[in-house]
Amino acid sequence: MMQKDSRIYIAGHRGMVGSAIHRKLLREGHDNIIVKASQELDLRNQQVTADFFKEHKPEYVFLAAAKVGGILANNEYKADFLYDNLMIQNNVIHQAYEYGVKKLMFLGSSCIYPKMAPQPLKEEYLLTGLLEPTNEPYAVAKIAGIKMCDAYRYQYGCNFISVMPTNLYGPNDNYDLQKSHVLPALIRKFHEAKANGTAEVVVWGTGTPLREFLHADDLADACYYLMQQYNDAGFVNIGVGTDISIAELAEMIKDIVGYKGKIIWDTEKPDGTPRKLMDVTKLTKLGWKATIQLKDGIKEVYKQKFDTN
Ligand code: GFB
Repeated sequence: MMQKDSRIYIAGHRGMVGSAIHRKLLREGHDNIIVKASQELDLRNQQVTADFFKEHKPEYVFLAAAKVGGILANNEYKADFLYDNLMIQNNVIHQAYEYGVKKLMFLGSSCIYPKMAPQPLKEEYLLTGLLEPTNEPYAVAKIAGIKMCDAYRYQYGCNFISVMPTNLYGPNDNYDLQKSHVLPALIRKFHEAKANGTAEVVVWGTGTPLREFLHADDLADACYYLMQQYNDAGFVNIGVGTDISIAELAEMIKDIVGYKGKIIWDTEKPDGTPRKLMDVTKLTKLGWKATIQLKDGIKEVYKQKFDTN
């Protein structure tokens, strides 16, 4: 069990997920948290990562460092998504083994599942079919991470676990319109259109894909919980158990922002996978459930980001 003074390393603490885990650990009273910005510690570099582990000898590791992005970024920077993620996770997982880390949690993504897998997605559907092409390199890296954790558990007895969150949103999200995920992109698009009096907002794809959205604070809560409760091979889905269409999401955000103009669908842009709803039976049985409602979560991040009332 993690003690309040255990040395806990959060890899990726500046990102949306890592910063949420950081806030959670601080709230829980942990006072020996190790963090390093990527400019100071390039986890893609094997030697630098090894030196860091040698110096700090963390006892617990949350591996939330990753190259992430929305559908276009994944599609465009395929080499970077594959290389950066494989390097980061290989280095951290291997050094965690070398320096006797008591427990490590690897964070992946719901895009690891086959594009046409039955819904909701059960953990056992992993590697039963072809992946969604727009994010195949990212998914391949994340699948490799799960297998790394399981292999080190099997061969060396390491307590390395994996969790697969659904689509996320929250504080410290990326709002770059080319690289971000749909939810922050739409908040920004509707906000700017309202501020500038623009008559139309362009939303990508057909609006029919279904997505499930989990607030980063809920995710951090689940990660903290599973870090104490889960000690097995395989992985645990983390989601809310319900999804909405991109068209419904656009209407919801339009409404929250108070934009009165029109939505135009740019069907030249990819839809991506038609649906990826997590089956959260395993997580529920372990005793955890999400609490933040999507509408409330969007209102909160909108307020934080654009300082509205
Ligand atoms: O969030 P998103 O980029 O990622 O896109 P994915 C979700 C859906 O929203 C797609 C549509 O159908 C997009 O076409 N969409 C509509 C938009 N308007 C926009 C917009 O302005 N920006 C964006 N980004 N999308 C990613 C994967 O897939 O999800 C990653 O590429 C990762 O690997 C991540 O798994 C969680 O859900 O399609």
